[in-house]
Amino acid sequence: DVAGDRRAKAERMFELMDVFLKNDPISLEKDILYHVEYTVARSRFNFDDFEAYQALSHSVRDRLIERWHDTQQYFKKKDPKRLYFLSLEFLMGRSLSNSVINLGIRDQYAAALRQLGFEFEVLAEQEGDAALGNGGLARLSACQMDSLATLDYPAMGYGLRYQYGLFRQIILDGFQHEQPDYWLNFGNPWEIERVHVSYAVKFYGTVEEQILNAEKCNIWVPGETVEAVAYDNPIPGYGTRNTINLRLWAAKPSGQYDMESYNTGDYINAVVNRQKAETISNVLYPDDRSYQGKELRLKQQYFFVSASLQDIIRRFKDVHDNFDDFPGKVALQLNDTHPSLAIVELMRVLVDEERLGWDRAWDIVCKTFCFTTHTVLPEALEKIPVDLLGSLLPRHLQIIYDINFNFVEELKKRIGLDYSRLSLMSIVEEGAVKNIRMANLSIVCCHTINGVSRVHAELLKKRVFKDFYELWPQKFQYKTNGVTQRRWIVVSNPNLCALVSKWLGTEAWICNVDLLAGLQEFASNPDLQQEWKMVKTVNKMRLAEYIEAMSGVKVSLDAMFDVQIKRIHEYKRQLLNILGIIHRYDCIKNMEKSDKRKVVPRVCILGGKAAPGYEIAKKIIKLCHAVAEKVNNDADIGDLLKLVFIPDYNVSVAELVIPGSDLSQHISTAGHEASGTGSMKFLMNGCLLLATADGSTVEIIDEIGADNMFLFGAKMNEVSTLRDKGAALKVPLQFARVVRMVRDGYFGFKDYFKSLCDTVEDGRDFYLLGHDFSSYLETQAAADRAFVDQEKWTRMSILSTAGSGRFSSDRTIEEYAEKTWGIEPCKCPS
Ligand code: F58
Repeated sequence: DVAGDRRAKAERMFELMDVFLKNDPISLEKDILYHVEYTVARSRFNFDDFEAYQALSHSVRDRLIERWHDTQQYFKKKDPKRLYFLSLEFLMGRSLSNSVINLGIRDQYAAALRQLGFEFEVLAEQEGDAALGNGGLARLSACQMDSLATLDYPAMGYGLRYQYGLFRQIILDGFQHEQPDYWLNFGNPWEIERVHVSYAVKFYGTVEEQILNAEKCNIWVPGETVEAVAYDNPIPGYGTRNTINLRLWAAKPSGQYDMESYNTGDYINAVVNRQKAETISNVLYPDDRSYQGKELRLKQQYFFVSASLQDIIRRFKDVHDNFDDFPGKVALQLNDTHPSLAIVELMRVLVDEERLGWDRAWDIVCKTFCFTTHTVLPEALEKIPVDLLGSLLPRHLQIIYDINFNFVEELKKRIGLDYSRLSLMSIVEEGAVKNIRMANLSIVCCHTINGVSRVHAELLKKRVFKDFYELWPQKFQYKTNGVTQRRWIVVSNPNLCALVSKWLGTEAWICNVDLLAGLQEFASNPDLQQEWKMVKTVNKMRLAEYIEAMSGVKVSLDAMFDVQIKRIHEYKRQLLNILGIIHRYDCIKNMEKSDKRKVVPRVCILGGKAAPGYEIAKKIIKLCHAVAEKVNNDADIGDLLKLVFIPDYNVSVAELVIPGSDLSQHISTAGHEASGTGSMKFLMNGCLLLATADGSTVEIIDEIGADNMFLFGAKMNEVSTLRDKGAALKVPLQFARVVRMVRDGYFGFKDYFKSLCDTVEDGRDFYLLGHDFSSYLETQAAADRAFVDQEKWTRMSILSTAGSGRFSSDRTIEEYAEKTWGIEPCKCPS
């Protein structure tokens, strides 16, 4: 009989597979050699570090796949409500160390490698970064995937598999140059190509009116088809068998041939044209500042959205036949507005293809989507030109108009004929160029709109989306961002990890980071302080070696390592930092010899990429190099001050720099940083923060107390009044003096720096560098004084780590699960 047959087959397979792969060092050693020989195809008697890394990662990958199959199988069996996290950007960084740590087999692998004559740490350095994103938003997605897996949530991420990640930053003569990041050149063992999971995505064409079942309807007749192929990236949870999926789409030419061009004999051109399809997923847009209405970007967005929704709907239909059950089984999270065409696409599928009728479809869509915004800057809000959308996706434009018509009618009933308000809230922006406002679309269609910190939510309610808040206050929530302590302590700071576990007497904090608060009671304990300082020194040594290798500058370990690493932006005020450094330099230069002995030595470290078209940001990078050139080569200064710019800042550089820093700067003009997440990584690693009361810093103050950090600058509610003063705003003499030094060519490149100086003088100082300068310098001086008192400093450092519990992405994800997504853990049995 059939059932008996199947059972016998299954039993045989079970025997053949010997259940699971073994994780003892001997088995791992054999396994690595197997992959050297058969996967990497090198001789097992002769292979180098890179080949060993490849074999090692394939061995780890096998173990990931095993758990990942089981997890998917289990989710399928239980059929819980699932979360689908849609994001155009994921900054995953490296995978090897994170994977073996989450799988709990790092030590076994290290032992196996030692037997083979290799060192785990050395091989881990062979891996390149997966940099499929720009900055904070993209790294946040990566941290959240780690938490979703660790907390056993039935979740899946969707994104794009860019061939070129974020550009590599090359510095030549102090100027930034961009080079392509062709990261797949050496293969990517962390992904699994799914040639059979592919969907046709259509573009262009026309909309035709047809009569179907005596009903008039609009049908899209597309003009171009591209194939989306899935690449799956297993994301292992820590201390659980659960391993979730990050599915990234790559564009391939469609299998459907354009008979016309093949028949006309133009074979070569036909092939070349088909090949153009692949360009859709070729390259990540590197601008993290403003939205650019480019056709290719819009194509990327729709390509990604259409493929993901086809996949999600297929999975739903495998088990369910009534779309009214959809919101009970599917939560769709929009990571900013970039994937917001998903709203329109789901409407189109439900209305045009599933024929549910508008009202029923609308009800389902509104119950399914939620949206998180990551900005306060109006220029970052996406607007798609109507002409562009109409030509690429004609049917979608119609649907948006219909959604907007219904919305505006409802709005009129609520607020009357207040035309100025109606036009501000409309999804369609009228004007010389007509645009679709993607944020308005998202707010209208989503059941929940989340901000990324408490003050961000306040700004959304009071400023950015004020009118919408008044209309639908219940839709607005916030979830303060968090980062994963697995990557940011366990992977990147193993010494601190061991020390914390020793003093807490448990490793449980790795999954329950609130337990770090237990360190508070030991903050003044001399033994802990001693060991704490030791860990910091070792990390500083590692960083100092790296700095010397990258820039040739030798730095003293006794100096305070003062770090600012993040994307270069005027609002993040790297320029304030550099002007502060010039001031420090100027002071030391003019000092009596006897006073120099009192100076607290500093190593100022900056790193970050400027968007390729962002001229002012690029000038800030050049200024940093020009100042460094002068300061670092000045015999009067010596070890009292050094300035280094770390090139090509990325996730792995952060993993090295953060554990080795004493002080870190988060100094955006108040009211501009939606949250900021770098600060949380520094906090966890016991680095003190020098910061403005902006974004999530406000909540960090609540947790660790203002006494344990260095705060300065105009408050959020003062900024607009100060700005209004324009040229009448008082600026300290010291500020005028340092800007003058730059203007006068003290650091060379006089003409080049002119426009940069202009941005902060003569009433144009939009980000208030001049106004905040004195309080910045005072706070820096306070940091110097604290550093001299090493006992006090170390206590503040321990209290920083101890107070970082709230800033774990585990907490953020639990809040989302409960308050926004309505999902529950689904733990795969081990
Ligand atoms: C960042 N946004 C915020 N956007 O600036 C930061 O405050 C916050 O902590 C972080 O998100 C996480 O919530 C951000 O990184 C981008 O990179 C966009 C990429 C696409 C174009 C527009 C900016």
